[in-house]
Amino acid sequence: MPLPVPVLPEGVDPAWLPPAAFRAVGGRRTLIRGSGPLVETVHGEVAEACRRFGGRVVRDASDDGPYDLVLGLGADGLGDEGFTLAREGGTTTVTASGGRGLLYGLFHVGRLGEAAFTGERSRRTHRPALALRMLDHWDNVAVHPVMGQVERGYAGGSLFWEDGRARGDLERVRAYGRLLAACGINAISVNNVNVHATEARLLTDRIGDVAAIAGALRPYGIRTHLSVSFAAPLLLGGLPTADPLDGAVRAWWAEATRRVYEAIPDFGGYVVKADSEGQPGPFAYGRSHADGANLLAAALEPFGGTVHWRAFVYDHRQDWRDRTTDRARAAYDHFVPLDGRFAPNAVLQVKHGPMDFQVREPVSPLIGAMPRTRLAVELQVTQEYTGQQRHVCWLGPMWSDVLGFPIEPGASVGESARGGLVAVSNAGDDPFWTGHPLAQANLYTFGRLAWRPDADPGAVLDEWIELTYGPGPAAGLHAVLDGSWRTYEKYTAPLGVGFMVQPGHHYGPSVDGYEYSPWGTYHFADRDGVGVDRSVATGSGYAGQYGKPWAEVYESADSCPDELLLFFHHVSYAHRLTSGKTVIQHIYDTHFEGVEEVEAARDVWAGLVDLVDPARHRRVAELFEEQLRSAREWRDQINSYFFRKSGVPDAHGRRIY
Ligand code: BDP
Repeated sequence: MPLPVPVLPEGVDPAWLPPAAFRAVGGRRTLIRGSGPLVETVHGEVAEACRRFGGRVVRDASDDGPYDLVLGLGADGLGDEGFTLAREGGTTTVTASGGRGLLYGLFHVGRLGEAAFTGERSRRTHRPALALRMLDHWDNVAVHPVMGQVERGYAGGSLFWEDGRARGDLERVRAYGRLLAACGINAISVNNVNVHATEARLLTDRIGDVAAIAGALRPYGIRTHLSVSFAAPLLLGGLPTADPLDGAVRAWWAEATRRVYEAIPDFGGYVVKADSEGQPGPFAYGRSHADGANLLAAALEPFGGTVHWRAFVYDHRQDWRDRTTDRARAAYDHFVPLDGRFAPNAVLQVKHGPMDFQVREPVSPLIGAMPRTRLAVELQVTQEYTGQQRHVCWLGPMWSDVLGFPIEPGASVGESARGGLVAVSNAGDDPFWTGHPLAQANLYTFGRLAWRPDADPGAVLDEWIELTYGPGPAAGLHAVLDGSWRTYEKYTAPLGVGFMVQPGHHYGPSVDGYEYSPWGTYHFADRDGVGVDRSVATGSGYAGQYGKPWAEVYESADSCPDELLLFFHHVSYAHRLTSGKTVIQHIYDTHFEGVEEVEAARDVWAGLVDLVDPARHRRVAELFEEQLRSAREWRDQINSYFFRKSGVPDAHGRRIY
């Protein structure tokens, strides 16, 4: 039975799958070959295209057509997710070995549109570079008093949870799964890594709720994962300990996991934030994080599941007066000694930078330093530190730089991420999915880069624009989005120093907001200079965690790239960047420029009024006013702060308060 395409609730933006997404597939004669649940999904998609645009679809026909499109299972050796595409003698053929591959092939045809049905195409194989392309949802089942329903969420409530339970109507979840499959995502963790009491129970008596969500996502090839509390045996099992080497604890996890698989046979596995920002972990029992991860890996192993163990472990109760502790060092210091000790189905999930998703960070040195461990790299699609989906900030170029960075000899970050690419999602129950309609571009780009980390992000952006908005406003949209990350960087914390945000919610400037706090995020500005000395010679030694050539490149202020200078070095305001400017003049110039660039982008957007549908246009126009207000606030506070500290006037005599 073909599976009906999910119906979007009234007023919900269709994003990159507008009703016309499969216009080119409609109006054709299509043959579908093969069987299995995802083939029914493919059939449903084609049937819907035919309903809208004409044409017809046949299943497993014995006649030879002619057909315009043949989508069939049959090829060997493509894995579950690969497919081939060819066009010969007027027939476009997609062949896959597995249902997911067939679905991805159909979405590929949808992206190509008419071009998939013209001329000839020699057979080409497409397959994802990374097997796991996953979103972590920081969704709370119940509304948290401080964090709300979605921690660091800027797109309304949760897509999955409402009033402390799974939503009764999961049609929107199905539609979400469809959108995600169309950009290549194949796994979701459905609850916050900070596991509160209600959420902990998802593992046991609330597993039925998780199974319902998994059921809605499965037809689009998405496996469901769960964040669990390391203290679950205590919290839920009534055991006196959660010690990973305790026999009763091991038995408890084995049994709990068996029940999970009873409810969700294709369950993906667990995500764990342990000994981090107050979450429980193995340190309480004097055990290592390998002991902790392997405990859960052993429970999951009989069922083919994976544990994603997060490497975001650091001291969040640091004494700011102690200059010898450096938060940037923490993940490497904790985990490198454990290389080779993790079970094969344990994946160490590492944030792309050593701190915490700032607008500019170096690549985490941990990524190249654990050759005997499966690593997944974690990105943040939700714009916690990058404008909270009130600012336009398309992160494609940043992620592309990260993924292409040659962290090991002969291997980029994308190649070292053998455990996959994971991102914190930015979607919620907002009618535009992502609050800011243009933040959809981040979600789409993440999926496409996870499929192909070396893809050209600009081409991915254009693909998203074309699918979502059509050709009319494409040039304007490209202009608004393309440089928006660098613009955001210009008017916020300078030269890689990071933070300078309002504590707690992290929106808007507060230069000294974290300066005398226990979180380990300092800039050390004084009257003479600014920046964190992370050199080996005189600083925290963090630069020495890199292999060659990066340890040397970052060690000296002369060879350190400008954009990371204040991440690695404390320099005087008169220090000259390779651009030839002094640090202080760079700060002034970029902050003025950043605001001007936002003004220009706002004007470009205003000019698209007749080319973009009114609801989207209005929402973005309103948000541009807030972005501009906020960018001016950043400019004025940062410039004034550094002018008052340094006493150095702006070379161009512009107004600094
Ligand atoms: C930080 C967020 C916090 C998360 C934490 C994490 O501020 O809400 O819990 O990351 O990744 O960026 O665990």
